[in-house]
Amino acid sequence: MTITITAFERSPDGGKGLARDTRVRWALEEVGQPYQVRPVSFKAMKEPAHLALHPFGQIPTYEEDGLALFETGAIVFHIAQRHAGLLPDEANARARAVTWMFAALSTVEPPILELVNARLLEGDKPWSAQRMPLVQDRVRVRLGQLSRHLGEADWLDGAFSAGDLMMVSVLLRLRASGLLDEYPNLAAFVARGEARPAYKRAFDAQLAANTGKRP
Ligand code: GTB
Repeated sequence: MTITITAFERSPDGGKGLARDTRVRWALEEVGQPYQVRPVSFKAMKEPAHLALHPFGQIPTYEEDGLALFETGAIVFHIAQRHAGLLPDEANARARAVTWMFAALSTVEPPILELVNARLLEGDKPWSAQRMPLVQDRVRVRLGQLSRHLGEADWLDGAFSAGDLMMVSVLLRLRASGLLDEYPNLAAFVARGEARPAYKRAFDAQLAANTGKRP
């Protein structure tokens, strides 16, 4: 059965890769699985039909053959387990790649989201300027640690894996802040991810869906 994912009918970023369906599209492109996209409006996301798929009323969701999933971590993990190309075969290397997926989502992404929210949702508050350096420094702590781990390597643990896919996806949200550029090896890591043909196909498809232009 065809895989169907949901995505924003109109993404707030105009389809420039920041919404989380990008990482699911990217994973599907890496493993060569075709998929279709059902666009969802902000209103429809909170209605019963979508809530039956996603209890928190968000995108993306994933449907395949009677299976419905939400949460990009679970979705990318499912894709990586089902199809070759995103997780190593050797058991320990596979466990380490999964560890990097969790690290991206539970250790690196939270301070980044805090920064994004501080800029987008709290930028007009009188205390915003005072708080911002604290929020930025929490991101810097994680970037410094990640940068030290990555060193001169191309990827986080050997060959490209779902762990790298998730970490690049998480770091992409930082580009507008300029913080990524303080860590040249991380900026290069993100650029390597974006240069992958599968990422480009995912990005182009999302952009096309939002602009009406063919990829
Ligand atoms: N933990 C969940 C997951 O990883 O799947 C989080 C899912 C999530 O945050 N979904 C967002 C959503 O549906 C879209 S991706 N929001 C609507 C709502 O909650 O009502 C977050 C996002 C949205 C827009 C941009 N942008 O335009 O820059 C970037 C990221």
